[in-house]
Amino acid sequence: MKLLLTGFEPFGQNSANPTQHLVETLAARPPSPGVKLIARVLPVEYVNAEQQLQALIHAHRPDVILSLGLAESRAKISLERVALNLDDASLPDNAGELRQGTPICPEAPAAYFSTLPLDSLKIALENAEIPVHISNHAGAYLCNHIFYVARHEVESLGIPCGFVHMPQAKEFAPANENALPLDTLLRAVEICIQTLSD
Ligand code: PCA
Repeated sequence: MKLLLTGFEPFGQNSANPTQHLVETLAARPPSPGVKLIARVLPVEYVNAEQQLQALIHAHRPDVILSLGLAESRAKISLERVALNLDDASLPDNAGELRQGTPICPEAPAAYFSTLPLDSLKIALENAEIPVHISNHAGAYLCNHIFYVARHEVESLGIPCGFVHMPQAKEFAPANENALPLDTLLRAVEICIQTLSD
């Protein structure tokens, strides 16, 4: 199984992004012999991230796409169900671009559903006693943007594709009450990859 795994660089008030760390760790220590990982940390920039992601999909034709991002106010792993065709954030991206009320792809559907097996992922994480829920809103910033762009790109290719928001890591933000240990976040991603490869 060829799996495209993406994370993000730090942004806004977050001086570290655990998803960058997770992607780099897994790239250096592939999760299981049956999985070929294509790992990439994306910039928190609408144009640049979108172009990199499209290029990766077309260069590698992965069997599955799992994108990760940080949601620092959440206390659980959020398996995102819906990607909205909308950029709408109060925070500019890391290139200084502010998007508010902007459709991502004007001619495309208003939303796409995740095509990852969310129920199976949820059960697998629950079995490992990792806090998890299915979320119906990935926001309208870079994470939703990348989720939507990837889903749109693979709609005709039939590649399963989805997005998971992670809480902050305790090690990076000790004062954040919602944060989880990096080890737990890493185990969560490993379990997701294992479940997707089964
Ligand atoms: N989280 C942000 C963008 C990058 C990231 O890791 C988001 O939730 O949109």
